[in-house]
Amino acid sequence: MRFDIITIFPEIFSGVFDFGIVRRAVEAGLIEIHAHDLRDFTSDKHRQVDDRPFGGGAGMVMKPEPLFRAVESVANRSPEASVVLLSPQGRLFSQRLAEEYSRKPSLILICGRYEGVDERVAEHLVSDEISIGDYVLSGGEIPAMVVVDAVTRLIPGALGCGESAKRESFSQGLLDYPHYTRPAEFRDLRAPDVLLSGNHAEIERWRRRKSIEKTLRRRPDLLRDHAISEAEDKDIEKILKEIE
Ligand code: 9D3
Repeated sequence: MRFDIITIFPEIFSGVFDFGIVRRAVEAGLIEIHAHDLRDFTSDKHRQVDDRPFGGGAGMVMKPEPLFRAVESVANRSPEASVVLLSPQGRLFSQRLAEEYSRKPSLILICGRYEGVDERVAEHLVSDEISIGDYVLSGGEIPAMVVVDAVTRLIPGALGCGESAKRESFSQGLLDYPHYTRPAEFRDLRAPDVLLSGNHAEIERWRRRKSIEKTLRRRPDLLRDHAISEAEDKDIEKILKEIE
């Protein structure tokens, strides 16, 4: 899979992909990441990528020509690529979308800056407009890193045995259960006895219950979309009574 990132700050990406799972995926030839300087696709002396908004108002808008030229140039290599604009106006990025992207041969990621891009880019150049959440960032570069990271770990072969994607898909839709490691007692704080018992059926039940409990408390919105068995349904009723 190939990622092409279009940005006015290509240097921001040097180093960030040099660690962990993403680095291994690059080294294994599973992915390629290329950051392109938007200014290389300008044709004026000042290499201008932004201009004042029609209709007036504060801030600057990213000009359409450099973005069209950059995408057209990059897409020459990857005609089947999806073109993704990172913008606060986008649909919310999700694990489901990451899975969809992981099945594509190529993604072109456009990082917005300033007040945003000329709407003709959003309407006619881009196949998908994506936000990573409801908070204000300074541009689309960090969101592009988020997309590359989330998508890369879903590419077959990107995760080692210790990081199995199976476990992740298993618990999908629920928050993770609490983890403990040695020592069993740390400054008077004990790890739960059940985890030291060696009773694997009981450990599974405990983890499932803790997952549901944590999800109920912190992210009840996730449970509404989660397929729940009859036994779990009973558990949930019980946990709900206990926590209120
Ligand atoms: C005053 C209106 N603001 C829009 C909500 C202006 C504005 C804020 C931040 C315009 C651009 C930006 C830069 N942010 C992004 O480009 C961005 C972003 C984000 O800020 N939050 C979450 N996801 C994303 S993806 C791209």
